[in-house]
Amino acid sequence: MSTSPDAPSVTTQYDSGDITVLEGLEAVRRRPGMYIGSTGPRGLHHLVYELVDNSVDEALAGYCDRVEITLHPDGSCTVADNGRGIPVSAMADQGGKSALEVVLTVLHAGGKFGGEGYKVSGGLHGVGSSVVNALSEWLLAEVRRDGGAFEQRYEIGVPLGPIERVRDASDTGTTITFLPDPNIFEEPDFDFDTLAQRLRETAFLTKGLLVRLVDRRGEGGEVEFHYEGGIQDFVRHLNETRDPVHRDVVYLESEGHEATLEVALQWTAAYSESVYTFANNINTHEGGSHLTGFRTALTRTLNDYARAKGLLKEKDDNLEGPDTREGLTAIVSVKLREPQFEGQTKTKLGNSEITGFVNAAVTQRLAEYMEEHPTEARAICGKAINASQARLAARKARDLARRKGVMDSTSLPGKLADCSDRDPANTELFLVEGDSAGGSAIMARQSSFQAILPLRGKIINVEKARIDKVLSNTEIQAMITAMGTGIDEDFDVAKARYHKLIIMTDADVDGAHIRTLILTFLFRHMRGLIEEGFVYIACPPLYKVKQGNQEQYIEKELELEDWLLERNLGDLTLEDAEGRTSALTRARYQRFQRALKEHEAWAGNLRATFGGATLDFLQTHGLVEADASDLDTLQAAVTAASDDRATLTVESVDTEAERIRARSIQASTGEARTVVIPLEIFRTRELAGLRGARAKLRDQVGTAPFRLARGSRTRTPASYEALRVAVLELCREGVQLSRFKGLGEMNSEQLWETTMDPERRILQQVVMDDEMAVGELFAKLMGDKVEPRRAFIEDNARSVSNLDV
Ligand code: 0RA
Repeated sequence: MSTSPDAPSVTTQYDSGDITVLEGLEAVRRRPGMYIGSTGPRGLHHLVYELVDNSVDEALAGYCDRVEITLHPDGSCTVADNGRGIPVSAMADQGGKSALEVVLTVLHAGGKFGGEGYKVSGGLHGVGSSVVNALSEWLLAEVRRDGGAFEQRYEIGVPLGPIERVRDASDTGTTITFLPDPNIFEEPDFDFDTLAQRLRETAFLTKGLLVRLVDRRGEGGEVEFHYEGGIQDFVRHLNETRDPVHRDVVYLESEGHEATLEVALQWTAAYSESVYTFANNINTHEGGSHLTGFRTALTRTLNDYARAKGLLKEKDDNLEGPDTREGLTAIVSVKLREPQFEGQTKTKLGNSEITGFVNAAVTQRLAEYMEEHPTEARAICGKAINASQARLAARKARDLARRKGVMDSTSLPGKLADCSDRDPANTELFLVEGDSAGGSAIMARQSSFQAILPLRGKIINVEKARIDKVLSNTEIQAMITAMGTGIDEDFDVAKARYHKLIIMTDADVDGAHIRTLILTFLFRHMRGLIEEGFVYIACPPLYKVKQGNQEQYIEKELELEDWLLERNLGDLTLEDAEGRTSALTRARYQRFQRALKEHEAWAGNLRATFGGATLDFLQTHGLVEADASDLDTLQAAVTAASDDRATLTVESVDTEAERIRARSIQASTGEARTVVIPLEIFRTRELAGLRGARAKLRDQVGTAPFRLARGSRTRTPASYEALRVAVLELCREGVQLSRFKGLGEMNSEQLWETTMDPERRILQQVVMDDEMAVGELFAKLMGDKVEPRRAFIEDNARSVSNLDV
């Protein structure tokens, strides 16, 4: 699908303008990566940001103060705002099409309406809603304005019909719901935390905007971000896990001819720097001209102040840039008309005129602040002076370390069991927790290409110690020497002695802690190893399963299910209520499971809104599919649903509130039930979703009750959910399961088989998806405050290894 354009599913007359539109959308579908970066998770989430950014633009223009993002059970997503609503009237210069249709079908049409030109965007952003539309299996646009609600539906970017007024509406706003095309996206599942992280950032950067994210896919989840303090709140939030050295978050803003600037900053007792820059609300991970200007201003202002107040004496050297940023948390946000984004990931601001503007503004305003707040100014300078002294001490420590050979690999650490192959591309270094596991690993390894470095006890926490202390730690010294790359400014990835660094710790709280300590060190001082993709986490298995003469190690619960199904599903026979049999292939079962999950989620949403009793009533009596367009048809459907199991009657009808009261009497037990059924339930998206999911379930496995057999064993599940349970039970028959706890419980042979043998082991590569999130995670885990760390480690004792840190 990603390469062959679909025919539009409606027949319409096309004029030349339409053809251009189709060609544009086709180009997007043919090369989606060009427009959204990738068809992986990043690109998928980008679709949401694209729509949210449009609502943010409406907010920046002053017309919108809330945007709500909802994830639905069928994989679709809604972005709704309370702005003016995209115009729906016909545009003369667009062949009579509505602005809405133009925005949704013409590439880069977004900024052309409204005239104010506030649409500030660049890089991957601002590609426009039409790209989202082109990459969606379907999209439904609803606009509320001019007293009405208007709708238009699309499939893969092509309108199914003209825009229609569907009802009256007193409010205004735009609501777009879309289903990412599964033919385009590798894995069309939105990740709640990924969205939440980015949406929180959006809320910080858009003072006063309420951003709500709601997960309706089952597990549930809901967050709301709303910051009246904007980026000042952002800094406060980042510093929740740190100890500030002065009370206020310093804030400054400046408006130039070509750009506006906002800066918020506060120094803390930490040793690392957390400065994040944005251009037009886009996170400029790679920095650029605004960052340069900001840094220059800091260095100059702090030096000037410290000299003027005698905090730095004549004999003292100037503070260097990094000294002034030690422990600094800052947000630098610029907005400009035509941003140029450069760099590998197009997240480096190129506009050179911005450097001088930011430099001048920050220098002036920060100097003013310091003059007016001498206590704070002294604390800030004190921190920088401390940092500069530590830098000198660290230089000595590094020289000393270098002399002792820590930085090069002329004298390898005694504990290292090295491998014989000298080609780094072939070799791997295991960092192993504890001497005993280290011993087993040395026995187990293939010594030609596998080296082992046992680490005794805890390694030093680099978030809480300066580099001179860190370098005197023997475990750290051993790691540096063994890897051979050096650290910080001496770091050189070309000198790596191994191209795989594998962290092997127990699957318990202590193991998670040690792993995090190691990762923190690598992130702060040898980040290049992570960036090169050299760092891995070993995943010792939790289970061993055995069936007949076949056995296998399994890492987690979910894979156990996979293994059982993979091997045994083929032996099952399934017959549905109508006597149809179907072969339960892996693919069919997977589709069934997905539909079941979707069905459960839609039902959950309906229960939450209309009450469990009503939904149960509709489901038990086969009324979900009922035709209930008005009260008469609803009544008729209820009465007609009577059968030999139950008798249904309508007790009363409330025409005002559009609902009926219905009663059922069970034939076998005489049990009576009364429920209220509002007509509205039949008009909801959720009920439509529920019907859709039921159709999918029927397609895959037929209707309940079922007859399931494996050899002589049979089950007769009466519902889809019971069918799932029965399938798993039958697949589990005759399988033995044993459970491992830690590395220490395995002998060297097991350790080799499960964790070290390249043919059988499972490694997780450590990748940095979002540098800011990773930095903050480490600050939280390893920083000054104990509580956030303890809470996190205890909650995530196992899953820390699964984080894409
Ligand atoms: C330009 C003009 C007008 C509305 C918008 C843009 C608009 C676009 C989006 C995209 C998402 N939400 C949005 N809300 C509004 C209307 C101009 C007018 O009413 O006069």
